[in-house]
Formats: sequence, C-alpha cells, structure tokens
Amino acid sequence: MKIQIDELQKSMEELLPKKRFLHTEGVAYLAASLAMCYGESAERAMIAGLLHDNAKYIDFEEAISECKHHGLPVSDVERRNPFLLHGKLGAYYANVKYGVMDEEVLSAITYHTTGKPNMTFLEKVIFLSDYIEPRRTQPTTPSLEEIRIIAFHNLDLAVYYALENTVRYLKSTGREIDELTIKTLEYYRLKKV
Ligand code: DGI
Ligand code: FE
Ligand code: FE
Repeated sequence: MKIQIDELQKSMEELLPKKRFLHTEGVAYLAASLAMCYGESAERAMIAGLLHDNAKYIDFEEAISECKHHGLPVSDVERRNPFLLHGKLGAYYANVKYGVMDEEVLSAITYHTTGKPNMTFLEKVIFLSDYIEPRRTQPTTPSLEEIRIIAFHNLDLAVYYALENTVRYLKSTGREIDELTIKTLEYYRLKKV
C-alpha cells in the first residue's frame, strides 16, 4: 500500500490540537529538507515526521495498557514517566492504523524522544528535527540557531548538542533520565572527538 502524504497530513490535522499539528508539520518539512540536503528520501522523512507524535495525546493509563495489550515492553522508567511511551506506541499505530511498513520509519518514530546509540540517518533526522523545528524557541547552548546551521553540515554533532541540552535541562529540573538517553549522549559525545 502506498502511503499518501496528503492523507496523513489531513489525519494528523484532525487528530492533534492545532499547536501540536503545527509542530508536526514543522518536523515533517524540516526532516524532508535535511533528507534533501544529504541526498536521502524526502518522502520517508515526511512520513516519519508527520507521524512522530501521533500517540502524544493518549492518556497515560491507556498508553500503559495499550502497550501491555499489544506486547510492547514497558520499562520501570517508562512506567514512572509514561509520556516516554508515545514514541513506541506511535510507531505501533503508524503501522496498524496508518499502514506504515517501512521499519526504518517505524524505528525513527520509536526512538524520537530518547534517541539511541548508532542511529540510522532517518532516526537522527527525526530526533533532531523534533528538537530544532522552526517553532521551537527554548534557550540552548549552542543556541538553537547555531544547532540548526550545524544540522545541515554535521548531523552527528547537531544530535550531540541537542542531547546535551536535553540532559542538562532534565538534570536541572530533577527529572528521571532514561538509560537510553544517557547511552545516546555518551555515544555521540565519543563520536564527536
Ligand atoms: O513530543 P515532543 O514534545 O515534540 O518532543 P519529545 O518527544 O522529544 O519529548 C520532549 C521531552 O522529552 C522533553 O521535555 C525532554 C523529554 N525527555 C527526553 N528524554 C527524556 C525525557 N524526559 C525524561 N524524563 N527522561 C528522558 O530520558
Ligand atoms: Fe514526541
Ligand atoms: Fe515532537
């Protein structure tokens, strides 16, 4: 089955609150631009971008029970921070509700919040586009403007800066950090030197 981007876009517009839909579109177009910049498939990037937050508004109890129901593992950290589940549950829905069969697209959705070591091109592009899409405004070091420029020259370095900022922010607010987030940061820190 051929995925129709226009239809996905319409589905997400109906499913998501306005602000989240605008973020979703921003991620999709930015991911497509990065794919073009690096000579990769803009279509896959659009599909992954459009679907990456499709499970964001499932309530937490339902997300946990949906995961259990469909055989998706829920770690202790995820049970305590159930919003972390919207990646893997979103990938599951991308497959069963929206007909996505492409494993790389599904994996990019699964890991878009924590990242993971040694990501594929598409995994990196979705992880990063989520962080630097034009509507994001959070203060970062280097600044978001700088990370945006770096993204079009050195994807791994931009991923590292995005993660470093996320972990710094999570530590400053005393939030629990998933092991995968830490492992990803360590992986890209070592890659940088
Ligand atoms: O869904 P979005 O808001 O577009 O973006 P996202 O899926 O990347 O989620 C962003 C939030 O996820 C951000 O506030 C940082 C947080 N996050 C990323 N890794 C971890 C984490 N939060 C916790 N508690 N632990 C993590 O390891
Ligand atoms: Fe998300
Ligand atoms: Fe997002």
